[in-house]
Amino acid sequence: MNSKRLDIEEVRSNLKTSWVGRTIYFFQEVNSTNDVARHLALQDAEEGTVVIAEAQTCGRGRLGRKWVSPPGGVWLSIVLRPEFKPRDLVKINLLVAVAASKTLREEYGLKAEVKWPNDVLVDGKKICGVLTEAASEGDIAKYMVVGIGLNANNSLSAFPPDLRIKATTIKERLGKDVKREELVSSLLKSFEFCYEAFREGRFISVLEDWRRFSCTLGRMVEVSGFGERWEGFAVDVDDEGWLIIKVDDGSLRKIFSADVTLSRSKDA
Ligand code: BT5
Repeated sequence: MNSKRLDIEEVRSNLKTSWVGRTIYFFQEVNSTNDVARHLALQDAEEGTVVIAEAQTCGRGRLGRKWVSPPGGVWLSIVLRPEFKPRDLVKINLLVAVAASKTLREEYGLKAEVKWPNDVLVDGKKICGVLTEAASEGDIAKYMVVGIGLNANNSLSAFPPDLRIKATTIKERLGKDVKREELVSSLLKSFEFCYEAFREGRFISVLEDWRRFSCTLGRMVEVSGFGERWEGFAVDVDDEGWLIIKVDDGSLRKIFSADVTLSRSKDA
């Protein structure tokens, strides 16, 4: 059964941010909130503009993967106009994952963990994913769109069978629906807080939280990307958010983009 519809007026009146979500566009259904946000960004939408949809017909993950987005979840995108370099995308992914984890921990008591680079897991199952896309001119970004998909009251039965065992929702964890108006408001507040830390040159403080919430560090991981697949021990993240991995011969490799699968735990 589907949960109560999102009351966007209540989201607006609950909001405790100073600039994120000053303008919110709400749709019952769109292809992808990232596409709508990109379109708005090209039309000079102000920084902090938020696009939320009750459902997405073509929700996207990274590398063209599909993001299942039935009604009841939180599918939103935020327009940003940072003075940043494209390499800062890694930092943004990490800070959004931290922001979502904080909301899940502080508001719902869930032990949310971050999996490098862009996943939030609860009990080893994916509850939230982040898709950050930017358009740049040379080394300067013109705008950035941060897409957040957070499984809230959506039912797992709407997911394909393989995903049902890999994903979870707040509702499944708590055994009840949550008030999504409060969830969205607290997620945007948490995002604003972490993003301002980044903007003011305090990304290190976000990294401290990332390390605290991490389920990646101290584990054997399998890395795939750029046509390669290899294993190593996840040692740490550097100040740029790159993952540092110790490989068999004892040398360290750093990665800024890849898929990371958690292998057996600890003590490699
Ligand atoms: C992500 O990609 O995790 C990024 C997801 C971003 C979604 C938001 S929703 C608002 C905005 N608009 C969009 O169109 N997208 C953003 P990636 O790391 O590539 O993970 C994709 C994989 O996650 C899929 O291949 C599935 O295995 C899994 N997946 C798909 N839908 C899921 C869901 N609802 N919950 C958990 N896992 C899911």
